[in-house]
Amino acid sequence: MLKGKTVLITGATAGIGKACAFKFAESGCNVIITGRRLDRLETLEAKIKTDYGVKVYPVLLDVRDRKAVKECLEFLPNDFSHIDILVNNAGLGRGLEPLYVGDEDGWDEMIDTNFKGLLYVSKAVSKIMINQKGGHIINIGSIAGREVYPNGNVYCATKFAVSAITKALRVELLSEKIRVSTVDPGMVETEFSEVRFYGDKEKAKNVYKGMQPLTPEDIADTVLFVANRPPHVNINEIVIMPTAQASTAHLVRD
Ligand code: NDP
Ligand code: 8X3
Repeated sequence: MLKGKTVLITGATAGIGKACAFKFAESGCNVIITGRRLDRLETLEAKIKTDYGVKVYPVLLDVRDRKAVKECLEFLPNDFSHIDILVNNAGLGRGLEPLYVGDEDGWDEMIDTNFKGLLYVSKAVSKIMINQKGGHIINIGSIAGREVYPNGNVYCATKFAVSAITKALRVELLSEKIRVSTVDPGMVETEFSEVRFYGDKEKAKNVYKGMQPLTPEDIADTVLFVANRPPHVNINEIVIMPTAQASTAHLVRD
């Protein structure tokens, strides 16, 4: 059912987005891959083309750049101008500390990427999907958008915002036959923690110490499941956690 569809993935240069790019390509989808790191986009493009023989359109795109998002989506090459599925994945955490000592630059980065970037991309892609009379928007939320945890403050707030926008889009796009879903993971081992701790690899590794986190492929499988339902089915939301995690506050380590 997915074969031949076009999928736009934001933040495809690492982690969950990259795994989604591979899985959709493996299913015969053509993919628009975006991110800020050109070398990674080029490597990914070459690998996907060689391994799966689908069409790939790499776009160097910072989702915080409102003008660039608009232009990129207004001037898509013909082969990619019909977008069947959008995976709003680009996102990051910055810092893990109480609000009263939080770094304002980190807050801006999270709000501008996780929330405002998702808004810009969703607006532009919604217009395309309305014109083509259908499509599917899949947001990567988080359990952090369902429950706050100590020191998660602004990151959690951005993911609560993603949850609100997912619900808003679902009602606003109902009459346009556009499906809107969210996949909300718990702990997934990616570059997320390294980015959150500004490159501190040791600190990042400790996050997953003594427990088995989810892999980016686990999330990509889930996203594909959501995308691959029959047209009359919309999965509103999926929460997925490692077996070793029951909530943001409940985790068992060996
Ligand atoms: P990674 O750090 O591995 O990947 C993040 C991706 O987002 C990269 O491809 C990065 O690309 C991209 N990105 C970051 N900022 C921007 C930007 N301004 N413009 C465009 N792309 C950007 O982390 P994950 O794969 O873990 O994160 C993906 C999503 O999953 C995020 O939304 C995150 O909040 C969410 N999530 C992660 C969980 C986890 O435990 N890892 C759990 C729940 C949700 P580049 O740097 O090249 O721009
Ligand atoms: C990112 C993972 O554990 O901070 O959403 O909620 S976590």
